[in-house]
Amino acid sequence: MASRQVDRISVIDTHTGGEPTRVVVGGGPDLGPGLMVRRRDVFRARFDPFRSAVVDEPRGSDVMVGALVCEPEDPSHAAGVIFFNNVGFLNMCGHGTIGVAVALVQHGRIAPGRHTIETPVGNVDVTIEDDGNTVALDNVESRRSARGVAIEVPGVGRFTGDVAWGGNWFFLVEDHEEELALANVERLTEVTWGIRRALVANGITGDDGGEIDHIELFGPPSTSEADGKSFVLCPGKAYDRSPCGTGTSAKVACLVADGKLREGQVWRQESIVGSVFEASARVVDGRVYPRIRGSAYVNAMSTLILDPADPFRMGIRA
Ligand code: PYC
Repeated sequence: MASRQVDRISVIDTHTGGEPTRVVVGGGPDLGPGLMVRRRDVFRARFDPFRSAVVDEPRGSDVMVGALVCEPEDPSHAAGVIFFNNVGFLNMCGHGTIGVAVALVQHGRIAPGRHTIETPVGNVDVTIEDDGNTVALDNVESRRSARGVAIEVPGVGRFTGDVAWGGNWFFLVEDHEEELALANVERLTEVTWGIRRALVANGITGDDGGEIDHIELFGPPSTSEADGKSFVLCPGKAYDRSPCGTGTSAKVACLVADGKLREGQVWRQESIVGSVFEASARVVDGRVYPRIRGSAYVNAMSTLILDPADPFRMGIRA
């Protein structure tokens, strides 16, 4: 067989509380210098097929979150990162940042300890424990922008929820009658997708006009190890297997705003698959900075092959 030139992408696959992150450590596009938000614009405009090649089928799946590791703008920082998924780009990703930190340790690029990572919505800090798997993420400022917003979902019902920012925009619903169980994910997906569409139809957005593309249902925990359980619908209609780092940050902002969580007090958020993040808040001049602690594990270190003869080398794109 004649050999032909193929492109190769080096990745480290991790999961954080069951939610996968494919961390691209080599073979990624050159996005040039600058802030991650600007480099994300370049990625979106010029390299969207690369996004699809990494996370979409046949190499990936709707659940997969990709993380492109970049040279940081500030050389004293550990890395820059741009997160993406089956439908586009994320602002920030909490489970993904924990996955990136663990991948960079396993790749020998950083040691356990405290590091700064640049993201499109600002710098975050990670403190990686000596086990190389447990990471505390000090997230960007999180806030509730609207409380008790009522929404009618045609054919499903009426819900009341809060709009909050935790690095992405969330609609957080406690007022529902769904049972948060893995056996119900189809129904939970239908309800949360209906809520998302109703938010769009009613022009309800984040306070900067940002689309609310993550929906969370909350309920009682199924274990004494947690304070609450959640189902989180992601932008591309997959549900988060982890408790969602940015979603838990949005929850923390709401709990602090309601006087239900004091600075430094721990809130343990259980995911729909039973994984748990420990969350707490630092409050500076009235601003809430969540800390999310969880564990990630490496599943694979591999090379993606993009063969020019393969009709689906750039993924199956919607
Ligand atoms: O952990 O922040 C998160 C996240 C966002 C989307 C999927 N996971």
